[in-house]
Amino acid sequence: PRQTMAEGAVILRGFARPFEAELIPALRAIVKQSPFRHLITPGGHRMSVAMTNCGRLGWVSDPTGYRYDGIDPESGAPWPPMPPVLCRLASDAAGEAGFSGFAPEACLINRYVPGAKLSLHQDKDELDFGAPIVSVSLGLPATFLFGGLKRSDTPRRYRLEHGDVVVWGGASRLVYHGVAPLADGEHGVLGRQRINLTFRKVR
Ligand code: MD3
Ligand code: FE
Repeated sequence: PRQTMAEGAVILRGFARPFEAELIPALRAIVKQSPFRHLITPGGHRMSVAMTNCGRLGWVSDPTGYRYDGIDPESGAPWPPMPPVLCRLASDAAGEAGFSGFAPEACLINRYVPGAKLSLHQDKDELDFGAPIVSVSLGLPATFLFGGLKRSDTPRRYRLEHGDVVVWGGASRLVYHGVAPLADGEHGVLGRQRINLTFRKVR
């Protein structure tokens, strides 16, 4: 079941399901080493989404700006390495969408609890816009907002559920996007939360 959102943006419904049994314990181990935290934006706002990372580079925000960094600023140590199952999932999904040989350097892990949201934004802290971004949704369903190249373009809404994977490349790489406030609910495996993994090549 493959659905095209826009040129270069493909939803692979349920693609992560076969990886789930290995994926969830791997995530628990990452979060033990580098726990979820609420970052502060350069504008001084505390994000409602909690974040952590694994892989050689992690995305961080603080009052000085956004950047990718090899060190977790909370622990002072490198981010946990990317478990092979995560790397395989991301590269298999990218291949399915036509991007073979995707080797992610960074995996940002976002946690949404009911009410948490991600305002409309563009992802442009990466230097390599030729590489796709792979995102994996787990836990409670979310409404993903998919806009255009201008912030003022009215976004379309897509429901993303547990196990859905989206591959973003080419023309859709710089579109404005976000996540509507998470509706309350209970997920059989993950409870009252949504976890989103975003795999990227940074440099
Ligand atoms: C479209 N995360 O971490 S994943 C982000 O569900 C982010 O947590 C959302 O936006 C989440 O930056 C959405 C889907 C996604 C990720 C990156 C994109 C969509 C994208 C980059 C360009 C266009
Ligand atoms: Fe984003």
